Amino acid sequence: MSGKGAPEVSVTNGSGLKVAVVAAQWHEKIMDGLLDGARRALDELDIADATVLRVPGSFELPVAARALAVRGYDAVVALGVVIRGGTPHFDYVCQGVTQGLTQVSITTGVPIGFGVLTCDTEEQALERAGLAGSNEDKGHEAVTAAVATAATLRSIPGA
Ligand code: DLZ
Repeated sequence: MSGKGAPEVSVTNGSGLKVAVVAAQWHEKIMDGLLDGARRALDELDIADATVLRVPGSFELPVAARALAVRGYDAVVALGVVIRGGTPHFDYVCQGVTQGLTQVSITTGVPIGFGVLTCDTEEQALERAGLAGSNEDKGHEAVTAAVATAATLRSIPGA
């Protein structure tokens, strides 16, 4: 998937939203970049009420995201890095985390920012990690999208 065509998302009414970030631990340097980008976005959006939770791997992200979503968070952001190896394991982990997070979002009504990198190589992940020299900043992007969506949901009349 190309990053071309990404919108400039502006969040004007995110104040007072409670946001949780759940982050896996595989591929430490890339995860650190994603987490730094996420924290930067939370600061820029003036999200004072933010929690960061760690789980071992990306496969554990959906269950943790659900636990946060049912505890009153307005938005949850999932961060992980999955890099293809030599077996079909990659496909199962990617499918599990993607379908799991989608299901959590739809069943709870809480927006989940999808900051899970699913890459063929470590170089591709580094390009997207928000580190010095990266072209993209997916942690920042995932927080911005989740908070923008939560603000939009809050603005629905009668919500
Ligand atoms: C087992 C595994 C492998 C091979 N690769 C990754 C990866 O690239 N990124 C990631 O976040 N997690 C990986 N895991 C761990 C699984 O997500 C999960 O934590 C374990 O299968 C235990 O449930």
